[in-house]
Amino acid sequence: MKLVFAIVHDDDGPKVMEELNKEGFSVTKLCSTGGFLKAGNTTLLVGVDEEKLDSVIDIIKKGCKSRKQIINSSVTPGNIGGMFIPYPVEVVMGGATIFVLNVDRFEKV
Ligand code: 2BA
Repeated sequence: MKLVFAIVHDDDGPKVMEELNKEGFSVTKLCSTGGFLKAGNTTLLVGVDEEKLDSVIDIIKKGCKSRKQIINSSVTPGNIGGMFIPYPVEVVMGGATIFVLNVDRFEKV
């Protein structure tokens, strides 16, 4: 068995969960926060048999689009005396960041 951790945009989460459920996969949603943007995102946990792993990843891929986001950098340039001058930086987020872990044991009691 595998455990899929998928970090997705908040706007994509509900649709991806719906599609996973429709195909018979159980999913748990965690509210998470990206360390870089400090903005909310959604982490989905899906426990799945290895032979169905690709189906889960396909559903996540189809349901998540990448987005460009402009943020104000919070990095303080060292060469201006430590003053904070925000400047816009463009980052490309997602579609999804996916981790797949091996599950040693799975039980429902
Ligand atoms: P955040 O950490 O808020 O990152 C949002 C986006 O900012 C990232 O999109 C990436 O384009 C950019 N970014 C992140 N760290 C950066 C850095 N040190 N310098 C420059 N740009 C940076 P994604 O890569 O699509 O990641 C979306 C979210 O997925 C992340 O939100 C984070 O919550 C999670 N994530 C991504 N990679 C991860 C990893 N290796 N481990 C744990 N979580 C990860």
